[in-house]
Amino acid sequence: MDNSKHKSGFINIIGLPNVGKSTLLNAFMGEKMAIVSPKPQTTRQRLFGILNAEDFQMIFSDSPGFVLNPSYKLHEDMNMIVQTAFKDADIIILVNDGYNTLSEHEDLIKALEKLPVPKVVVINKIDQLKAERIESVKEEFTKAMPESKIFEVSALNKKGITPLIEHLIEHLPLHPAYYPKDEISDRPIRYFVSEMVREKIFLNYKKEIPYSTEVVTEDYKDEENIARITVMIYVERNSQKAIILGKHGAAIKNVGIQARKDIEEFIGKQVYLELTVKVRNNWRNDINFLKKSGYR
Ligand SMILES: Nc1nc2c(ncn2[C@@H]2O[C@H](COP(=O)(O)OP(=O)(O)OP(=O)(O)O)[C@@H](O)[C@H]2O)c(=O)[nH]1
Ligand SMILES: [Mg+2]
Repeated sequence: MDNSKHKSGFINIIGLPNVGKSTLLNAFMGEKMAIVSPKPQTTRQRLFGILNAEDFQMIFSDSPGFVLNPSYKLHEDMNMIVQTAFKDADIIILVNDGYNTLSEHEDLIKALEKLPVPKVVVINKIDQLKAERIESVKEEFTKAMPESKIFEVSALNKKGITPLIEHLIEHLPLHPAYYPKDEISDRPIRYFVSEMVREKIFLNYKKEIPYSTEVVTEDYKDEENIARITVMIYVERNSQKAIILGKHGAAIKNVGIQARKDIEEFIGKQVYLELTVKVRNNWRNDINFLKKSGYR
């Protein structure tokens, strides 16, 4: 193809927690890359999903939901990560799911107004929204962001994704590819492993447990027929460690079985997964730990 016609750019997905940003990234990519859970604040770091074609490369960026009332240094770091997504965007997608009020979007919309890049508003979860609700959200956002095109989608059911992708390609800048064309993410396999374990913790435990947990892949040995992986699960208190383990270790065993299945599917190889739980007091306010874990 004619290289001068190649398009590439960063399409940054932002929004409040739980609106379906990660599900949308997965819908764009056509495979599960970002972890998803019904609990807000599932995503904590940025993840690029790279969609390659002969004449374009779209780099979709998933980021944490913007935390309106930060209670920990971790939340401040997550909001800083959202800020970086403003800075390097070629196109911004603001996702909302029709459940939050416009006033909760005030800070995000104000920040977006200053950015000289195309913006798109996505109303997600239309499969569970009443038609009147979709119309009123559309009306609110048309007023608040008159220059942005609005799309209605169901990221979960992959409805409305194709016209959205076509619109994004149209607005993608002319640029050579930023990444080799065979890459689909900026993150190493260890990151995906930690995230898959963290997702199962979000899905298996209640209340503060998922939020008090950080997951680190300590070791990844890739042998010919099997990957041997050691993962550390950090919690903040001994009582939380006991809950994560469960009676006779039954709860963590479940997490291990579920995570191993996903990891095996992701890497296409048998996995031996060892999970260990450690207490790290108040890690969400521990700057050194947050640095080491990639938040700052
Ligand atoms: N019904 C329905 N549910 C959806 C849709 N998209 C996402 N969800 C659900 O909404 C919940 C949150 O989805 P996520 O993709 O984790 O949302 P997020 O915006 O990335 O959330 P954070 O990372 O916590 O900010 C999950 O239970 C998803 O299955 C949709 O189109 N329809
Ligand atoms: Mg997410």
